[in-house]
Amino acid sequence: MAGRAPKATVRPRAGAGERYAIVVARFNEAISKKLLDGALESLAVHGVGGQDAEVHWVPGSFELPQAALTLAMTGRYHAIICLGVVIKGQTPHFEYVSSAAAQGITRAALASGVPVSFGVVTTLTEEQAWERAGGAVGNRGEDAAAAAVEMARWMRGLARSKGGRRPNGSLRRSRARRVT
Ligand code: INI
Repeated sequence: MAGRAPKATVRPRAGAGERYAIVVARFNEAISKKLLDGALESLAVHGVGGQDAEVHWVPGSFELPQAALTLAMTGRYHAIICLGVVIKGQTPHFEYVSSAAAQGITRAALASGVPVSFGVVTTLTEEQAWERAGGAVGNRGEDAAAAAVEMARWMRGLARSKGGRRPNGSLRRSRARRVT
């Protein structure tokens, strides 16, 4: 379908030992809840049960980056999933909130080294937001959860095969020969 991202290629498998945090913006709460439903369903499909997915609510999408970075820096999670709904109004507020969320979420991932996925729906109308929260255009919460799982497993695989850093930033012992 035009405009849809291809489905992630991760194979469903047990998510034993994996922990995820989901941060959800309460603004436009009825729609955010649908994104959350989609994210939890997607985690379950990938073998991650509800007990391994911790949900944290914040006031709005502007607050997502700070919460995501704070959670990522605890070292308790293999990935963070950010969910929010930003709908364009009559003022430039939409641009500030949506770009702060997008840039902040990117920075949270890069600063922490923990995958942080972007499940923020940014639309011109409320109808478009519903379409992307389990309606005709899919569910961005589901997509964001699948992306988080894929990134978490890719990073875990890389760390296992090459040594490297744990999610909390501490170094793993590497089997690779030290380059002098
Ligand atoms: N937050 C959203 O998540 N979506 C919106 O559409 C929105 N609008 O339109 O204002 C919104 N604003 C609140 C913002 O995220 C902060 O919570 C607020 O500015 C306090 O910091």
